Amino acid sequence: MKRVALVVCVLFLMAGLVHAKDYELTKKAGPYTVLIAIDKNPPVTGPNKMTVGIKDAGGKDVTDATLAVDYGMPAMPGMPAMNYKSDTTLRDKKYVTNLNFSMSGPWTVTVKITRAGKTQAVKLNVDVK
Ligand SMILES: [Cu+2]
Repeated sequence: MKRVALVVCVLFLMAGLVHAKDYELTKKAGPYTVLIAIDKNPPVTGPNKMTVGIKDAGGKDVTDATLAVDYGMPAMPGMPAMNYKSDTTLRDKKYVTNLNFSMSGPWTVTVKITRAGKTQAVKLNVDVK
């Protein structure tokens, strides 16, 4: 019995770790449900891989959109506002990009989704460590 309890305990622990691994967020943008994941939680100074999955109103993967990612930090004492752009690559029905945060602190990330001539934007606030 003790061994079973231990195994269950370890399984829960592993599930917890897997769950806590990625920074994940789901947002609505027009007719789309956008699932954003960053491979580091919290995101860190330096490169972070971001994955964006888009589903249409019917729950189907959207793979024919063009994504533009803007990210930046507002001006702060001794530092002008910083703004960066990043392109995405479609991989496995998801849009993948790299966010290179140059310093820790509050960043905003905007994902612009253009499809059939219309653009929807999703904005998130990220606290970079
Ligand atoms: Cu700054």
